[in-house]
Amino acid sequence: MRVRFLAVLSAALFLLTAAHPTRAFAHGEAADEPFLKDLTVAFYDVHISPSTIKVGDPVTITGTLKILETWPYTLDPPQTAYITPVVPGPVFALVDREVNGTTTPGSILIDKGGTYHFKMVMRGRHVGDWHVHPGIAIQGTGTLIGPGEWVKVEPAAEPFKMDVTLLTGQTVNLEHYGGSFVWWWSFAGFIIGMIWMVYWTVPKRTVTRLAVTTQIPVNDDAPDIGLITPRDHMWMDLLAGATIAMLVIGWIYMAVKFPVRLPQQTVRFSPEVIDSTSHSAQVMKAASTYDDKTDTLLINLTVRNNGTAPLNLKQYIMAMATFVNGDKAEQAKAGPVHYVGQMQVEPDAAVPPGQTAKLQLKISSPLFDEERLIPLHDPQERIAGLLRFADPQGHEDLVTLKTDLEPTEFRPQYLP
Ligand SMILES: [Cu+2]
Repeated sequence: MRVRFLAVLSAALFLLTAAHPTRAFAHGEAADEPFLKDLTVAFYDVHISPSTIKVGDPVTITGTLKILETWPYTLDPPQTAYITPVVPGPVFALVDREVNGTTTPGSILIDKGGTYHFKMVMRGRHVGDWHVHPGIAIQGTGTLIGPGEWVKVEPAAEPFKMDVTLLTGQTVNLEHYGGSFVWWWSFAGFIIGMIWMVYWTVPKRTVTRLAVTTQIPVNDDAPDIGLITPRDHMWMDLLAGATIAMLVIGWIYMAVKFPVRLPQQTVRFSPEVIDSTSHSAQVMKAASTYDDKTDTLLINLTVRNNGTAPLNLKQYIMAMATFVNGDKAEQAKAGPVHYVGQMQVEPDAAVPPGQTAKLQLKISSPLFDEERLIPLHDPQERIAGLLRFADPQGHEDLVTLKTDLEPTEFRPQYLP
């Protein structure tokens, strides 16, 4: 009875959720554990524009990411990485990428504490509404993504084309270049494989009588039960011969048709650091609490200004989110609107040079929950991000903040 009730209940729940298809918004980033987002990389100043294009037109993604010094010891140290647009499939074609001002065709070598300014240009290939993020794929860790924006790709008069000029001076359209040859050649290989598979599984008893065939040693044809006959050998020799012939024909064809070749290039380097590594602002002490009921993060900071100009706290950047101590215009400048929130700083005054000040940051945002940024039931209740200070001349100082987080849900007033 109970089982049936549960079955009916789960079926009803399934229908309920299936009948309300909402547009998939995120890229599964909410599924990543909070520590994987907070302690690893912070994205800021991300801009993705324009948000409406025609097929073939460019979209530019710019922004900055920092590999935080708080990189968790439970992950492999960050070493090889790849800054990339994160989009649903090959709906855009990447045509240019720069990291710290240098053209970056492939992976780069990164360091903890490194800041990387990126610019990527991609062209729309497929018509649709696509959610576009910048991301960084880190070997051993996976792809960590920044804030995203919807980009609408509308049909154009001409189909997508991607002309590139080769070193020989010849121009080819990468969208179709060699496409039908690759398709038919792979299909020929597939057919050989299919014949082999069907030959041994459909008319033969090799697979259907596994109980018998597994008893026979590996190199035994078992002629007494007629398992593998000389005729089978003949057909298999023919298939092997056809495979070798395909390889030989392929090599000859390549050598004749493409006499000028260059091995695929691997361009891997450490982008030059272009940011100052000395800081004026220094976090002396930090503690934080999170109230799950109101989605409110409170951070109590003791900050020292070791510089010569007064410093104002402008932003707190956490994973793909930016919280701004400022008006709507400043929020709009901070990045894709969905990933930007408001921060209150108390007292909202500059920290004078040579002085130490106590600040309280208060951030209430649905992003904490939506993007799963806060560790609520984790073995390490800890968050990290970037505090962005600015002096009156506009010089900025971004310092990493790491704080233990106390969840308030266990306080007596919240307990049942
Ligand atoms: Cu997305």
